[in-house]
Amino acid sequence: MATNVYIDGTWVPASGGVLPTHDPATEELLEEVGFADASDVDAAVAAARRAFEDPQWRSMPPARRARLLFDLADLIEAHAEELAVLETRDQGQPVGISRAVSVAGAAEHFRYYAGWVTKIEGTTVPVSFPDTLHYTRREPVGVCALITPWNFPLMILAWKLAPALATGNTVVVKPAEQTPLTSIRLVQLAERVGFPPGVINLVTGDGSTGAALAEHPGVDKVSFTGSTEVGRSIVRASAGNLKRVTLELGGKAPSIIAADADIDAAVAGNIAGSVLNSGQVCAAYTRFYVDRKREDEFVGKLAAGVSGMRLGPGLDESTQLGPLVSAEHLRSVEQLVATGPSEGAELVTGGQRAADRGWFFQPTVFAGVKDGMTIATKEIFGPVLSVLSYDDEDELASVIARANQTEYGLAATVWTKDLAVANRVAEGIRAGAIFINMPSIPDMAAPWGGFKASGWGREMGSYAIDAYTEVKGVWCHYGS
Ligand code: TXE
Repeated sequence: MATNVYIDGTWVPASGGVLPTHDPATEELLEEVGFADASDVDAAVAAARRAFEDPQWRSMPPARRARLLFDLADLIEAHAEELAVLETRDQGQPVGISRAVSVAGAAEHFRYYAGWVTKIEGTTVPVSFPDTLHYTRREPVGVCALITPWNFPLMILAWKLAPALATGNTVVVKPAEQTPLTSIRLVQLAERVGFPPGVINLVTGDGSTGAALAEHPGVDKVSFTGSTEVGRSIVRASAGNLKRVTLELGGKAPSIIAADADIDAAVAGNIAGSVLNSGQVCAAYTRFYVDRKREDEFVGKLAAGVSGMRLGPGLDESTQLGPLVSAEHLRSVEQLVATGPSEGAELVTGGQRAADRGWFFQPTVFAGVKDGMTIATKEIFGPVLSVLSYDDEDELASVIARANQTEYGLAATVWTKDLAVANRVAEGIRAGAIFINMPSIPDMAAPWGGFKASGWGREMGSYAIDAYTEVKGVWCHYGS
């Protein structure tokens, strides 16, 4: 079954063969899934197009469409433990995170957007033409390709699938090759809920499958979460038919810790905001600008906090840090970490692969980091924390300028008791989400997305409704 792809309401063998997916805690083969090639992508897009034009979906009463999404949320919850274990086996994250963040978050996204379905309204517009009514309609964009990454596969798919379906689109889902299993399971659950055939299609595969979708003239929109480099290639590939594109890409979130900060709270919150899912989080805090007066205290407590964390397989309930997702990603983290000492940073703790078996990496803290160093500029996507410092609060503007010296702009945080400092930072940092005295936590009701090379557009909240709809203006002249 897993080697099949889901097209037009039927599970059919993938034409491109199979792809392996591994347990990152043991390196063992978990399963082989289908490898969809361009012919599968063609068939999936054609099915999505037919379903989009079919009145069964297009004219489905909103309350009925909402019901499908509510039912899917319920079914996710009914299968919560199974999904949580599957996510942990495929992705590596501690099972407590799978339960509380990935599965619970996925269900809540479907419920949240189910609520939206019956509330998507247009406006009446006071045009100057006499005897004319102008009103707007929000209509689905069409066939949407949802291309997802491997860090939170189930939850990020839910971020995209729930609003895409709520607004009446049809979709082709393309999960990351490293972690396809919960996406396959979610589509199986959606099938049981009763979406009409072709509304949801799933093609498992690698980047070539994603690229075929991004280039496909039958796709109207691509929603992508992943690397900035692939984001750029999606923009180029989608230029042919000028697809709508939503991109959520890399980050290098700064954390500013002022002299008056409650250091214990800052350490706890910054650890939570930086090593969740072993740092494989686009909004992870990675650059810590600490007032020099508190630097030693912060570094000492930060290093003690992370080095005391329990590394282990995600299925072990006591595990706090799981493995990285793949051998390739582990190598990438090792290479970037190696630049720290060679460029003059002080390694305070960690810095090594943590076990011979499984793709574990020790939580790592560097001190004495300078702005231009590789570890302070490149997205590492691992449990690697770089502490920089600044001299005085009077220099807040210069700290903000340093924090902004990055191609990214997804998230940032500030730790202070002074509301003026907090709000100056919130205003000055060019990023899509600023967290004051708290870890970076997305919420389905709040906008999520980045400035600069962190992406295009926003997901979640009403912003996703906008992102998955086109606005149509209707002009009706009723004069003689
Ligand atoms: O991501 P890719 P990778 C960052 C993070 C990580 C780095 C590399 O820094 O270390 O990216 O990860 C599909 N056209 N993030 O290389 O390749 C691919 O099959 C269309 C941040 O694994 O971007 C998968 O489904 N699609 C991020 C998805 O894109 C293509 C989360 C993401 O894979 C494609 C993940 C192509 N040409 C990584 N090539 C975040 N923002 O949270 C690949 N894909």
